[in-house]
Amino acid sequence: MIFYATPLSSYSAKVRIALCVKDLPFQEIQPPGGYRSESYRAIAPMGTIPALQVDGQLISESEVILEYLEDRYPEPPMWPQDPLKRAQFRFRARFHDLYFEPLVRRLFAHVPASKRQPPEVQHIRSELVHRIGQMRHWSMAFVASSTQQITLADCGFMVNIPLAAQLLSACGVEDPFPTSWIDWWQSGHQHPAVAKALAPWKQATQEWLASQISK
Ligand SMILES: N[C@@H](CCC(=O)N[C@@H](CS)C(=O)NCC(=O)O)C(=O)O
Repeated sequence: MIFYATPLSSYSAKVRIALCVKDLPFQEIQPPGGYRSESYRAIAPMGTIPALQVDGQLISESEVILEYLEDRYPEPPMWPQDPLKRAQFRFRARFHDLYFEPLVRRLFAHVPASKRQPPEVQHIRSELVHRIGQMRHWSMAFVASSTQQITLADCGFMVNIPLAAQLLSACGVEDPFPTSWIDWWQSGHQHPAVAKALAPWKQATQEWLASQISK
């Protein structure tokens, strides 16, 4: 399998978690010419990362890639078997992509001090906390699981909750999230496969923040 991704891409990190939890062999390649480029669009028409090439065929969209991996490599399972429970996990994954991550994305523009708009940062923070409040009705999969297994519903949050906290902190916001959420992702990051999957993303994120913060 060829995995088109970059170290800094949070959606790539989300998929890399599942590849590592399932211990699958894959070759990670940066999109030639960068994402959105003509040369990469010749491979992946959407121009987005992540993308997965399997037997010469391409799959785009992180959530679709995760579900393909689960269908094709069901061990260890990252979804429950029961259809109703599975639907609830799917809801969490969809909630992350549609309602949580787009808020996190908006913080990037405020990291350079010269471009920061503190009222907008505070607004995004309160929206994030509001969304977290909504999610609390569906306890997080990893914490709820007695087996401490990582599920597909965890992959996006494992990346974007700590990313949101880091971005808010870089924008001068202290203690952005409830302690239980910090405990949740820190315990998830100790899972050896998650730690391996997130190592390149953590380093790239640190480097990016260091390069932007004083701009
Ligand atoms: N919905 C997409 C979002 C992926 C995404 O936004 N990737 C970014 C990099 S992290 C990207 O490729 N951006 C280029 C673009 O949107 O044209 C997915 O889940 O795969």
